[in-house]
Amino acid sequence: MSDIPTVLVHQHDGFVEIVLNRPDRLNAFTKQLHAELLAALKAADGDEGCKAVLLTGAGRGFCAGQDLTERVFVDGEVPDLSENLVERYNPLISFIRHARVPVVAAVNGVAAGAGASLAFACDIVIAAHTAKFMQAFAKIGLIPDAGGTWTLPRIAGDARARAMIMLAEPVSAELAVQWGMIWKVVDDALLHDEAVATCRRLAALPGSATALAKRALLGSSGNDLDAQLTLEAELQRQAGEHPEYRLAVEAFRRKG
Ligand code: LHQ
Repeated sequence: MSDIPTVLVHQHDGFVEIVLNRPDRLNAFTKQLHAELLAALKAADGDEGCKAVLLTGAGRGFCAGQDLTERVFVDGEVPDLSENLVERYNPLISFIRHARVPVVAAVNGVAAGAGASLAFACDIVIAAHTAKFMQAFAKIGLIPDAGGTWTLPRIAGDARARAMIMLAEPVSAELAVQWGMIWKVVDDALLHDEAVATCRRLAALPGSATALAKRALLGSSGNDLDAQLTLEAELQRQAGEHPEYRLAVEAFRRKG
């Protein structure tokens, strides 16, 4: 356990910025980073004044996945990798997808292994021109985890996901945007400003609708059309009951 925080939290007006802070290890995940990241996300989601989370990495990387130096191999011992996933990665990815707040990933450099899966789990992904995404697992004899086999085929398409996974091929930010895997690519120097502007836009919108839209989108990945139509009707009922809907419509009418 390091005394240096592995996650930095900056409060802004209407949103929270969370910075993965192990720059010497390209912000690779340790148990401590997992604990601090999930705690920061839960605090942001539980804070009514927080309308978005900006997630980024300190230094030249976004996140290099699991810290490969954390595991010590003992002769004769067969590791159970599922433990780490069940206890840490799975709750983290599930939390992001189920959270009320939208999470904007500002991918400032390489996103590898579970670090790429982390980016793919976020709601809006903006990458620096020099960033890249890599399902590095094949190189170390593993399969993608942290939701990578669920998110990647959905955002990249099956053919591209298969090649990325089986070849551990890095995909540039430019290509990722061309493929529709991410929202935007910007010059490295503009990344932070662009992510802040995106969080401010989210903060200015009715947050109740954003939260319900997240739920609808999550449902769409498992539902057939009729089930999704039913879900939309239910969530729209909830949206209509919220005072933010009435206030927004009345403001629109006053303008017109
Ligand atoms: C690192 C790491 C790292 C520690 C760079 N750990 N130090 C979950 C749970 C259960 C089971 C297992 O799986 C998982 C999920 C996973 O995420 S497994 C996949 C883990 N990640 C990887 O395999 C990626 C490993 N890293 C790399 O391939 C390269 O470092 C990339 C392509 C990310 C970046 O390459 P470069 O830009 O050339 O940087 P570098 O390799 O020189 O790294 C800089 C430093 O960061 C270096 O340390 P040093 O002391 O030499 O400066 C690296 O050792 C360290 N680092 N990734 N995952």
